Amino acid sequence: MSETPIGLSREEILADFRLALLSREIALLARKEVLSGKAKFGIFGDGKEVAQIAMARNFKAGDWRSGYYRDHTFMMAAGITTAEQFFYQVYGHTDEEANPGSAGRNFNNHFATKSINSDGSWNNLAEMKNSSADLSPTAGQMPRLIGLGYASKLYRENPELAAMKQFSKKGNEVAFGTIGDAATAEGHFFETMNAAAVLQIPVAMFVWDDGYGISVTKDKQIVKASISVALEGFRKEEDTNGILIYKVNGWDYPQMIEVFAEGVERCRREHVPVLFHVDEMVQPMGHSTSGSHERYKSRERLEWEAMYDPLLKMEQWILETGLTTEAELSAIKDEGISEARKARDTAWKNYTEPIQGGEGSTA
Ligand SMILES: Cc1ncc(C[n+]2csc(CCOP(=O)(O)OP(=O)(O)O)c2C)c(N)n1
Ligand SMILES: [Mg+2]
Repeated sequence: MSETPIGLSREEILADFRLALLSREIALLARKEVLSGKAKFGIFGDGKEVAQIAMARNFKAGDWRSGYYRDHTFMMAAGITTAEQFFYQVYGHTDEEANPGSAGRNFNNHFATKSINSDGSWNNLAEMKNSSADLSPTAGQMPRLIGLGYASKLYRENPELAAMKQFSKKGNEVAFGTIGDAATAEGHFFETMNAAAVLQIPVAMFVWDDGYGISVTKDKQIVKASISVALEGFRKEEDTNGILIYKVNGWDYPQMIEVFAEGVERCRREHVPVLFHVDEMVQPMGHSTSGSHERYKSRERLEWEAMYDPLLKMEQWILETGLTTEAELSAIKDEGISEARKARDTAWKNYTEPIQGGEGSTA
């Protein structure tokens, strides 16, 4: 029996908090790396940590992600990338082992897992957690979700595919998508959601709604300023096709744990697509290292973002539930800070040593 109100153990919840802190800390450090000239550009998932940890709790072996540049916490929670590898991306390290997503050929926070080994053989995709390669054009990740979700349907329904066990376990795999609020205004998003709704395929779509597409507010891009309201007509009813629609707040850990588990489970079992509109998200450092959100967000908005920071909200919730003490949380924070610094320092050393004439130098 679980010891907490949300079906997770105390240790699991504290591990989630620890990861959220580490993830934030590496993003804060990475911005400094860019602004001090050690890296060229940075775009991070700060403000999206808690939602992505709750999402990753439902991401199983065999599943696929097709997402965008805010997902580093998800990738860490899924065990696909590490804090050290996060920095190799920031530095643009061209070593394929150190930087397996793109070996420095994409900008940072672009991920991919390898489906094919160097000898040309297939990996066992049904036993690993998979990510298709991120694209820089916004919404470019969307159409691919149809192929990934449709594959599950074919593996479930076509007996001739049953023997290909390295790709699927009877079509039980879910294709997880992520996208920002502004990019949902694009045709790729609407066409994908429509096709998924018609085909009835297991696509779990997460919209990270932080209210902005760079400096443009969502009321200028999305009808009624809400993608879940806009898609009401897509909602599945009894005896119709369509999608399940859930709306949650990106700072509400217990709510997301419960809702994502329910929605993804139905998506996997029934092959019904699901939209999670994750609203009220924040960007503590703004859009990217190339701008300052203080220049276009009102003081009220910035104050609201500070109050609704998911790390702060999660900390408050943990203390309210009596799971731990302030002293223990403070120790977890200290650990996060030192682990982040260590990851940065190790990555910088390994990245620069060969260039500067150390071991394995090309100089
Ligand atoms: C097709 C295309 N148009 C424009 C851009 C430039 N661009 C990069 S991110 C972005 C805003 C995206 O906002 P949103 O979808 O809300 O995601 P967020 O960054 O807020 O998480 C824009 C316009 C791009 N990368 N691709
Ligand atoms: Mg946005």
